[in-house]
Amino acid sequence: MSERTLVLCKPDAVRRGVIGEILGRFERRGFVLLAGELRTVDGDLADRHYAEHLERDFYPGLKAFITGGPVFAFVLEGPDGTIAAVREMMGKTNSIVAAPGTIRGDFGIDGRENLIHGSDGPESAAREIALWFPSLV
Ligand code: 3AN
Repeated sequence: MSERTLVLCKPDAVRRGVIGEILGRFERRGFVLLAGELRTVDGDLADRHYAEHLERDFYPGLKAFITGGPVFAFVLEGPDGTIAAVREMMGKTNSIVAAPGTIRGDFGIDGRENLIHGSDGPESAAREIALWFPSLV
């Protein structure tokens, strides 16, 4: 059995020039890169991607951030457990409390500008891959 997940290097990661280091961690671990693209997110894509956060008080700031510069979106594939393994490699949402050794724990200190997004389960992975890379579905 295999699993796929959607990952975004957010605008802070692109701006800081660490896409290669982030993608390299996943490649070294052994995940297979199925698709990848540098993309500027418009308001509509932001709202659809973050559908479950639309009503949250932090969403306006998150939307401004995610639409504020290009993101690098990619799809990884690996065995069952890939979605959770990628989340573990990302670290906790707030980079300042993310463990050293995780991407957020090694590259950042911010709660919003936290470098990376990864699908949080099989349903969101399927929804997000269809949204970002419909040709893979
Ligand atoms: P994760 O990215 O770890 O799955 P989510 O899905 O809960 O976390 O949050 C989505 C994004 O919203 C985060 N990556 C972060 O940029 C932003 N965010 C989440 N919680 C907060 C918060 N309390 N304050 C500011 N931004 C937040």
